[in-house]
Amino acid sequence: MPQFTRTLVTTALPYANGPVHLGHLAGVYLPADLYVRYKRLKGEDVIHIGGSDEHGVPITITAEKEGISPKDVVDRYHGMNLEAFTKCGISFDYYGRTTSEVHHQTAKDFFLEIEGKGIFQQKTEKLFFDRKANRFLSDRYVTGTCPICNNSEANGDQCEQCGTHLSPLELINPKSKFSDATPELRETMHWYFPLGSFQQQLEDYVTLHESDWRSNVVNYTRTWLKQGLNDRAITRDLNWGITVPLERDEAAGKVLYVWFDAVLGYISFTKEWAAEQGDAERWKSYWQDPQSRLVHFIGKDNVVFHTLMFPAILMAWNEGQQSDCYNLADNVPASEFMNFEGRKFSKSRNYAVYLGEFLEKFPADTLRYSIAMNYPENKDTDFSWQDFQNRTNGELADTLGNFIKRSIDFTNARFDGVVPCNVTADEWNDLGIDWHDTLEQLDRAYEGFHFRDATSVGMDIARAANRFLTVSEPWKIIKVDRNAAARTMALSLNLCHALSIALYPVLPETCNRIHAMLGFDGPLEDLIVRGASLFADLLAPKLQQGHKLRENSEILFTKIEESAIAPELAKINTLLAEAEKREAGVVESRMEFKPVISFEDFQKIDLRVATVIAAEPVKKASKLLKLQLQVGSVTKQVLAGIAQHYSAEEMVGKNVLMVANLAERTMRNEVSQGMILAVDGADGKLFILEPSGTEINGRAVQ
Ligand code: B3M
Ligand code: ZN
Repeated sequence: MPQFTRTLVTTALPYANGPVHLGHLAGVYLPADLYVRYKRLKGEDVIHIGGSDEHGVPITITAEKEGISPKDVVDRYHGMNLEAFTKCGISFDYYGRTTSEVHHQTAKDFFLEIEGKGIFQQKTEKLFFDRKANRFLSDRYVTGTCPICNNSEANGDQCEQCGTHLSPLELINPKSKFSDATPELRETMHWYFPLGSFQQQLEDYVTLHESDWRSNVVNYTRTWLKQGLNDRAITRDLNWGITVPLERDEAAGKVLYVWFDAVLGYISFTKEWAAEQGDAERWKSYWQDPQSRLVHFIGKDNVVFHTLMFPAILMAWNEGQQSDCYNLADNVPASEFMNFEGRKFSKSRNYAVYLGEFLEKFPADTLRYSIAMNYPENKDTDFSWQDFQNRTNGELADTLGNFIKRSIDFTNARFDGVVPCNVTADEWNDLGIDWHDTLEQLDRAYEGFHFRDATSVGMDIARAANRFLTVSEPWKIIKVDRNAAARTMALSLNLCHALSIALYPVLPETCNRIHAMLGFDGPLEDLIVRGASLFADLLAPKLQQGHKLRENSEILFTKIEESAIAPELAKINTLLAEAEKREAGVVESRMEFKPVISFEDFQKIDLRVATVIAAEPVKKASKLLKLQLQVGSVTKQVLAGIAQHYSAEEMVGKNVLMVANLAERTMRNEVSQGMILAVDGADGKLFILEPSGTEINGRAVQ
């Protein structure tokens, strides 16, 4: 394991087409902030780089929906998200924008370097083109009927109803989202990144890190590697984005694919940060010095972009380079999802609680704490109002807040607001807290990205401290033994100080308030010294006899009343009811009959009984089974969307009803020569229709 002297932390760049919600905070930004704050207190050299992803189709779609320009969209949401993050205490060293000049230049430099090495391929393909709107339609601009579940509103990249990933060419009756025109296929040329050429290098890279990456990260990545990596188009026909930096006709109207440019944003923003620091070259030490460690915080849906695509782009740059090579990520702590009141956050379904709105009602630290305790490290977790209220009232207010206030108030009232005596090392170690062990636990938790554990260690100190003060009863003891009460208070105040350090990454604002109440001038961050860990302060009592506290204390956490939660619960219920109504509407719409067809039309359908003689799953299509159907002496191959209801093994030998004269279609590079009939049952289960008889296709039916 190499020894690193500095760490560069990046967080996924949220699309600037909407406000960030609590799911984003839980998966990416809060964990990254806990990590960098921990490292800063440890005296390490660490920077946190983030920013807005301002290109790509998600932005242009929002602009078109709202009838404003893409620039207006990104200006609005970049500002809004940065403000919400700041209010939440997410301490970016730099929060950039991919529309910046530096970023455009960086992305162009990368394109040109890789193009210059002859690594890209140029390929001509047929894509949908809307003649009325005079533009090519990227995946999300085409809708049509899903070939798997018949949903008439499937998108070109995915059907929301059955979840299948699609390509626009697979849609039945494709339509443009711009006009009702049926799009036509037109040839267009694009630059492709040959990810497959980097397969071996990428496998070696993943193998090197396998033992310290999270299993979800390794699994997603390995699944892709196993399937074999394909060429990826890295340009698009779009009028919003970074233009392809070539003065050739074929480059006209083309922009870099948003994912190609977005990951490079991490580099551009580090450059902008360095310039802001007055040392324009400083970014290089974070990216190109092998002693620097690169860590990407992301959500699970962005894994392969960070474990395969971005590393491959950097490998392409590094190829043949003697110096100034880029480091690849040392770790990619991808989170699972945090749900809200038992449901997945969904921007498109309007089921979300937005960070900015939340912070208008409740303090950032209470949210940070609850989310840290619900951090979706290995599995999806749930955030509920009830849990938020319980943790705020029980753990933050009753345990932590109460202990701090009692310690400070009693010292102010009975010991003139000064630490009444020195605490010996023995007394400090007899508190029932093993400080060495606590420090080790904290370090293991933070360095291993176990943020729930890290937060619990801090709260356990608060519990022990609260118990100590309650059991010691200085308010009673003082009447008979002032010295004993003084020792209790000196210990308690030192515990207050220890808590202000141990819980700082999670509760930065609160810990600063404790720091101020303990009589320190200036923010806690002023104590940070490169190379010295503030956590070492926990090993011995820090506050000496005579140390003066601030005169007035404050209440750190206000309890959340039922009346504050009730309207939020009511709102959730409304959102849920709306979502249910919409889902019911989908079912309802399925009950609407299609237009009448003539008997002649019906007669055109050639329905046959067929026997499944072989069946197997289809790569990259979790819903599809590839069936070989015997109809008389003919064998036909059919791709059926039944894999989630029937296994390949149980299909073999079954008799099914099939439409035998359906036009051939190709899905996932496989031909489908018909369709088998199935019906929806209860609970979303699908049933294939199995005809019975004594002998079908030459086989006896049991
Ligand atoms: N904007 C996708 C997302 O927000 C994308 C992340 C870019 S990270 C370089 O989920
Ligand atoms: Zn579908």
